[in-house]
Amino acid sequence: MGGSQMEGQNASAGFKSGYVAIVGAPNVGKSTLLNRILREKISITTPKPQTTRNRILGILNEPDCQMIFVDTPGIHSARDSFNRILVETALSTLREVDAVCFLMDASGGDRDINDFIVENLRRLESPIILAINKIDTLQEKSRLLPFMEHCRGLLPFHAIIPICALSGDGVDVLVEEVRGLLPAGPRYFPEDYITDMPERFLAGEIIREKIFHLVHQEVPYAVAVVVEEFTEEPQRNLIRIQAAINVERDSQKAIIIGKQGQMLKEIGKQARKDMEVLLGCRIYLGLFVRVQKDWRKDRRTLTEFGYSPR
Ligand SMILES: Nc1nc2c(ncn2[C@@H]2O[C@H](COP(=O)(O)OP(=O)(O)OP(=O)(O)O)[C@@H](O)[C@H]2O)c(=O)[nH]1
Ligand SMILES: [Mg+2]
Repeated sequence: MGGSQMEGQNASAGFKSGYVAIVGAPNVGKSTLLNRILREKISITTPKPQTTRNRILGILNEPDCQMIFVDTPGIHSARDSFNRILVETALSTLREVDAVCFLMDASGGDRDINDFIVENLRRLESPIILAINKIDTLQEKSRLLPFMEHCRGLLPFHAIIPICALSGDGVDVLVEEVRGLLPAGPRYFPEDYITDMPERFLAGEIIREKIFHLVHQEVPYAVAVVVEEFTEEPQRNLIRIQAAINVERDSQKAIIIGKQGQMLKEIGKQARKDMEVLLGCRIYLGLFVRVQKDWRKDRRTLTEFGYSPR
């Protein structure tokens, strides 16, 4: 990644392009913002922190520019090696982009985490836009201006923009600011691409999202979904998907399956519905649960499941 290092095609006079990292603490609404900008759901969102685990590109194609937004895992004080990989995925993205969109919760969020992120941003040369998200949740609107004033003192931000990623308020303004920061450059991806992630990855993420929504407490954090079969049958307008839901323990397997298989059935039902919308065809979805003991502690399994900083 990185504008100057990549050789794209069709560089024409006046065309602009660039990579823009979306970073921030967990749960501030980074993935919601990415989906809102693209008007397409490519990154999963849940009410729980540490949902996103990979770097996910969202490509906004316009006649005169290509903006490549990079959704990242939430930055936090990681306590274990798995979470350190997630944080490193986000921090390493910062060094490879043309601009940064730093998201903060309008309520201020976790001060230590934001201080840590600011320290990492301070070393960058690329311009940084601060987006203050979830302004709809502010009880007293009068607190927004003093908060923006406080943020102004943190870093020399290119702009500070209050937004509501959920409703889209302010998001157009944010995109316009980003557009103004793009350097001259080529179209890195074909015009009909909206993400670099393969469909089988997106299918796995949809399953993971349903588990986050349906299964409570810590279990979703112990889940890694691997799509083991993804077969297109265009003449039948069908995609056949087989996915393994990996968990760390037998007790988690029992929770995912549920009484008489009800939970697994519901996960499958909801995931299939979303997949049909995203992929625009009928889906045959087969799910099974597998115990992969302590996979989060095992480097090899982490890489196998697609979790590594690079
Ligand atoms: N009220 C309100 N909720 C929002 C807004 N933006 C996002 N949310 C909610 O905040 C929660 C977290 O959103 P995500 O987009 O998953 O957050 P994230 O920053 O990607 O989280 P991680 O991937 O875990 O780092 C979800 O329940 C969203 O619906 C907003 O503008 N207003
Ligand atoms: Mg996310």
